[in-house]
Amino acid sequence: MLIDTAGRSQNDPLRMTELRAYLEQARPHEVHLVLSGTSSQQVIDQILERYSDLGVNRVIFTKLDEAVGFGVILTSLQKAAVQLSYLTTGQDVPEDIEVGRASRVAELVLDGRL
Ligand SMILES: Nc1nc2c(ncn2[C@@H]2O[C@H](COP(=O)(O)OP(=O)(O)OP(=O)(O)O)[C@@H](O)[C@H]2O)c(=O)[nH]1
Ligand SMILES: [Mg+2]
Repeated sequence: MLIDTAGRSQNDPLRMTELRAYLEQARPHEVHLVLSGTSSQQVIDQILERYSDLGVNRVIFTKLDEAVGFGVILTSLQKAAVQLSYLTTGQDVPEDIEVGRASRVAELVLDGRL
């Protein structure tokens, strides 16, 4: 079963507390945090830090088609103890979602394009 929660700002402590309480009750097997591949490393670091006690164990990077580079994916995975689950590369469903493979991340970082 997939539960899609509403997006929550890492700067909104009340909503983060609500989400934490919700996840404690739902006790999901996996918690996938959706991050935009267009965000700066600084923003992503802050999101990962503030979401770290919510049991996040997977990340999805979206909007790679709008990103300028892909280094944030690699850096974020190195810094946080999370696994990459999916990548998205556009607005077409389901064509633009793919499993987040290490080889694909390596290609993206080295080539600098999709
Ligand atoms: N270009 C592009 N647009 C994307 C991608 N992924 C999502 N979007 C667009 O981003 C917008 C927001 O997507 P949603 O799926 O509503 O995002 P969400 O995280 O569920 O948002 P909330 O539930 O409001 O927190 C939509 O217009 C999507 O089409 C992507 O990989 N590339
Ligand atoms: Mg949504």
